[in-house]
Amino acid sequence: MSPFLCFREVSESSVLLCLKKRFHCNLIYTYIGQILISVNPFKDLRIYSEDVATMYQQGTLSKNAPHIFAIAEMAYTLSQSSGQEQCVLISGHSGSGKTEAAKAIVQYLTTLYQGSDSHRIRQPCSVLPILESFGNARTILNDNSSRFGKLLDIHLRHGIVVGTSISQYLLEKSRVVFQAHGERNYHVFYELLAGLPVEQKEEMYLQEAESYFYLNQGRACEVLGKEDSQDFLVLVQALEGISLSDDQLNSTWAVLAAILQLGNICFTSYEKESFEHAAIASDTEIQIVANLLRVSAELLQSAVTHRVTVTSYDRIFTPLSVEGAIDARDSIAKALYYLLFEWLLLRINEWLAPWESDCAVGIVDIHGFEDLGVNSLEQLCINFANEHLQWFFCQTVIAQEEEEYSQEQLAWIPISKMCSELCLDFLTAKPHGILCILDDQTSLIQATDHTFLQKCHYHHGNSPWYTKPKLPLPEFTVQHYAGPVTYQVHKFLNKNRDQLRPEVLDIFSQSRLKVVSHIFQRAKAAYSQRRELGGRGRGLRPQASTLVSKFQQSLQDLTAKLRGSHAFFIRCITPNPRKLSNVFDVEYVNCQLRHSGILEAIHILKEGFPVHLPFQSFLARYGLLAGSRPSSLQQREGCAAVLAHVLGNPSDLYQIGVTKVFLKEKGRQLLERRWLQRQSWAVVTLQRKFRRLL
Ligand code: AOV
Ligand code: MG
Repeated sequence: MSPFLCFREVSESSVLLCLKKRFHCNLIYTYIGQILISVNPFKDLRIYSEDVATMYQQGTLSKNAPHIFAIAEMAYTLSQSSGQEQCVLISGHSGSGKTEAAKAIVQYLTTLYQGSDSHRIRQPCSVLPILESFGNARTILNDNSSRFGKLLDIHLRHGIVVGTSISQYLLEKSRVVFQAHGERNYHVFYELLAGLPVEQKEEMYLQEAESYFYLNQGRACEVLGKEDSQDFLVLVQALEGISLSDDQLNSTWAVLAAILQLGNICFTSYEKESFEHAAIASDTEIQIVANLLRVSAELLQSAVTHRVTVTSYDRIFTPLSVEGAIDARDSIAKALYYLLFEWLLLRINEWLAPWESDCAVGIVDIHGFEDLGVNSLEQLCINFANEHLQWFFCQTVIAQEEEEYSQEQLAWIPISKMCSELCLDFLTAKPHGILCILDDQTSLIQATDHTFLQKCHYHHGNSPWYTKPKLPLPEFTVQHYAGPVTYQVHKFLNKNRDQLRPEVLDIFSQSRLKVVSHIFQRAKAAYSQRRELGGRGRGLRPQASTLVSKFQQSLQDLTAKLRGSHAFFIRCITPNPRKLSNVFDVEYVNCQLRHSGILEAIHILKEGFPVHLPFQSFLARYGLLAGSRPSSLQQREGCAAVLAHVLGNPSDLYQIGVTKVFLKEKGRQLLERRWLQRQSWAVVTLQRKFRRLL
């Protein structure tokens, strides 16, 4: 039950057995090579105190028991000794403990490496409640699921934490307007309703969570063990902590209250010239939204029931169908929430900004691989991101290996292309990767979800990564590295368009609430900039800046950053699907281990020479196998003599580098067997000598 497993020792069953035994002894951390495996205990093990942290200070991986703090310490130490940026990449399925792991690293670094004037240093831990309230929600997999990916960069100067910067990836906007059964909207809405004083609630026309369509679709407004009203107090404190004024705080609540009102707007339909048109059933909610956000109620009403087309002479108002009106309403709600989230993040970053820094430790915590009851474009993006990071993981582990081979000047044949790379190609290759088809279709006015699906079937019907549905259903299945996932194409194009109509931007840019006009003016400026950059002359459409293309861009930026850093990997694992504290479901864990890519990496590394021994260590153990102990001055020749004697020359079981011997597993076993034989022979000789002496 060793806490340290070497790549060369492990197989699927040995890893499983080891993790299981350790888990039942409350030992949740294990290393495979330098990768830390963490099994979610679902109970408080009291292993994150300051005393424990101090134990890990200035330690190496092998000095103490495996722990996330040991990885944090290594990252810190390397950043100081090499000056190179360090990155800790945390991955695993939803609910496996990534966010908790990220928090532990932040806590470790900020506790142990804060300056003496710590009051001046703005602690990243203090803003985490804001990110959790606005970015986390209850899902069927995790009561506190992060619905956005994040990169936390902890900046250091002269070894002291001097600031933090936070980037976010792909906040799940659709949750603001839709939640599946058993799920909730973002925590902040429920916290606001549970925690805001009664008078203030009345001023904002707020009622109970159950009365809002945007909060109650999952029929689960409460989370067992979570005190929303208490969390509201923590949130307010954190927001005041980053210096939000009372005015800004009230505007934040007003935006949230307005979103809830928007969700309760209902539409009726009437027929005109044999077309169905939408009308607002009651204008109470529109009036409240307009009051809360200080915008024109008439313009708002028109924005949710009509589409405006601007020609060179005039503005043409085309009535929307009920479905179109619901989409228009929802897109306003999503934009309000997303822009508010972006603004808060901007404020957090301003507040945490380092004044100077000489290096940084990055922590990457993105959404885990997901396969839900209904998977949509969000899941495709999330799984695509996981595919991307998986590819980076395999590349890095293998690249580190290949780098060593090249430094040692071995004759090395590059490892075969990895499957996750091929699946990435299938998703992103031009012009017919799934995501490219989606972007193409999104830019065509006449395209629909159905035409998108037909194109996918046409180009990928025979691809090993793609499966058409057996019945004519609006879905397709992708064979991801972590298993097949079926996606429903409903609203794919609409979600990918991800653009607010200019007239909506105009309405809110003119709001008399400062925060609202500010966030929409920024969005408007970004929109105009895109138009300018993308428009290729008069009369042409601006280049589409779709959800998928923006997300791809941010993933590429992240990968570029990771490439420039030294990476540590943490693989989080859920021990059972029911979130129980003492149950280790072997099949369930095995599946995740396979998905984590570790077993695949081991397999690939085994194709190469997984055992690396410096000449000196090699000779210390096997030196005598050549017959006589070779002179220490010619270590390389000594090693060559031993290897030729035991394994033959030439042999494909080994290669000799500049400072190390590289062995295949079989070569190591043969050497080891010979060594054991020699040991027993030496013992027999010694016994004989001993007897003679007696
Ligand atoms: P995730 O980040 O991996 O899911 P979390 O970090 O939110 O998962 O963990 C889920 C829950 O598991 C937490 O709320 C804790 O109750 C418990 N937990 C996780 N790690 C530990 C630990 N080290 N010790 C004790 N309990 C733990 V997602 O964000 O859904 O992919 O998108
Ligand atoms: Mg999380």
